[in-house]
Amino acid sequence: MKIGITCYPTYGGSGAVATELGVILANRGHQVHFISYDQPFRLGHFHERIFFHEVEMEDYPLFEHPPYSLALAVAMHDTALKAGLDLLHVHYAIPHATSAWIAAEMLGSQRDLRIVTTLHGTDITLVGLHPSFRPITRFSILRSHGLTAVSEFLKGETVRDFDVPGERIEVIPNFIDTEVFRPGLEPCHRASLAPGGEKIVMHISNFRPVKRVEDVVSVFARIRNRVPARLVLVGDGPDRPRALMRAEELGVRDDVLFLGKHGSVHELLACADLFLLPSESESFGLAALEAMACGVPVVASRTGGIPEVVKDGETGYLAEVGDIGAMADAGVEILADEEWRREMGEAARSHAHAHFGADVVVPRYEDYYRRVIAEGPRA
Ligand code: GMT
Repeated sequence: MKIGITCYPTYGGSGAVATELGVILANRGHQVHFISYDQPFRLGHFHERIFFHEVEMEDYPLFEHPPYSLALAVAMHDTALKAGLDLLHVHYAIPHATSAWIAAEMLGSQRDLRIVTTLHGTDITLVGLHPSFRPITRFSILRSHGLTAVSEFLKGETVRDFDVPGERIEVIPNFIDTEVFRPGLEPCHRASLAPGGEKIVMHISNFRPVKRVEDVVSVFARIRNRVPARLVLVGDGPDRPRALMRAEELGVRDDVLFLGKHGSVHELLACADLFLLPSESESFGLAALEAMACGVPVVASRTGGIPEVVKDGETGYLAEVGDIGAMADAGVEILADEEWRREMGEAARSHAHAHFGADVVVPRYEDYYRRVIAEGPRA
């Protein structure tokens, strides 16, 4: 198949999933065309079946907010014609599903471009709900020929809040390359992250309020009172200063490492003993899956799609959002007993591999594409 992929190319789970999907599809013989304003950050080496089409934007004094959605629609339209795309798969509904619909309208009878939209999270649970976006988000996702959601939770939210018929949404979870994300990777940076042999507690995110990074620090501070440990924070975003302030308030600043954004998180995760994800809401929790694939138990909030990923008591522990005490107790239970920690880590990796391995999930996207293409035009 000739497949177009549009995503946010910067840091973020939806961009990471879209890029990885494109690379694996190309490895499986498909031709893949990324259409975005920048090269996706996880797109590594040259691949003969992967093409990148940059969205050209003309600056103009009238444009305080340049109309990216329109330029994107034109790039999608042009790529569909020149490359002969069979299908365009857009990740994150806003504005990608809308641009895709415009591109398909512009193509008219020149080309039957099938559109698949994958709903990732805040496009449905937060941003998309805003009155300035909800009507067009609903309109655009209903016009997509195929709709997927990364969890049952997100499907439910879409049905409830956007009045989309449940049978229109296929749940295809996020996936992980367990060859890349695996335990015991070299070089392991353990010695520099925890020079005193302390346990390594890790959190990776974009430090937005939804991630509750202050809770990460508070949970860590309680763990460190009972087990020698260091906290490694990877990523960056608006709440980084708050996390820093909380570490100072709680007197753990010297044991908290801020590494900033990092390109190869698998190397760091392979050094971790415990992963914390105390988010307010999370449609899936890709970071938790990445940790699990590296054999790292996860302590997370019982919210959104996380319980579909982290098996409470088997691959980690879940607690209510904001329950710092319960999360710290769970963390101590894991870290204080190395045998139990290892057992849980192994269960986490097996679970990640069996349920979310790329070999299991990517063929489901291929099957879905074939079904959408075979279905013919939507009335
Ligand atoms: O929806 C977002 O907040 C952005 C999005 C992203 O681009 O990182 O994250 C969502 O998609 C990820 C990939 O499917 C999921 O793993 C995240 O759980 C989800 N984030 C939220 O629901 C907050």
